[in-house]
Amino acid sequence: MDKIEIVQGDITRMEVDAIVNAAKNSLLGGGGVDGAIHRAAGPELLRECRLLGGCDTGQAKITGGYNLAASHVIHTVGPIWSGGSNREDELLASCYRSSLSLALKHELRTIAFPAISCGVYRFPARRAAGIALSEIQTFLRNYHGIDKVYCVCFDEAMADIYRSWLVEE
Ligand code: AR6
Repeated sequence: MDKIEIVQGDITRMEVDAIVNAAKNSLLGGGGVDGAIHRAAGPELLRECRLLGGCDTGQAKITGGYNLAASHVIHTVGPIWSGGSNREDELLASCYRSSLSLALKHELRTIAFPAISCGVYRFPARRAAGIALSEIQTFLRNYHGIDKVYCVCFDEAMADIYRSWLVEE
């Protein structure tokens, strides 16, 4: 599906309507992609995040993008991997769906996702990539209004994992 593009790089550089942040429940910043997004956006982002009252796992909330090229940040909270029988798959799928629904509601047409839960939260990469792509494809099939979804992989190894799923389609 040519509305989905896998790219390797730093999500904070993406020129899109919204980048998605793999945040924690407090939405008050952290390491990994969350830290990178807050650094690049500047302190105003944290100020707005403080007003949101946190976010449940699998849900998403939206803020401005401040100093980012992206005009918005969609903050979602992925599940912490703990073996696979604690609704991790379902919650990860929900992150993608909730983020895309929020983008649609705000009429945002281009959106970039990181590999949610694949860092500190230790979700197995191949399994997470399969869930990500299948949720994005299903959403784009069911709803119109989003033109492009980028899956931004920080390294080439992760990009290869995503590409291997698309080849298998
Ligand atoms: N651009 C794109 N991808 C990135 C970037 C970047 N600049 N930096 C890291 N990644 P993680 P999680 C990749 O740990 O597992 C935070 O502390 C990274 O290689 O950022 O959902 C939050 O506050 C990995 O593939 O997020 C939470 O506490 C992916 O992004 C917790 O980490 C996700 O890794 C969330 O953990």
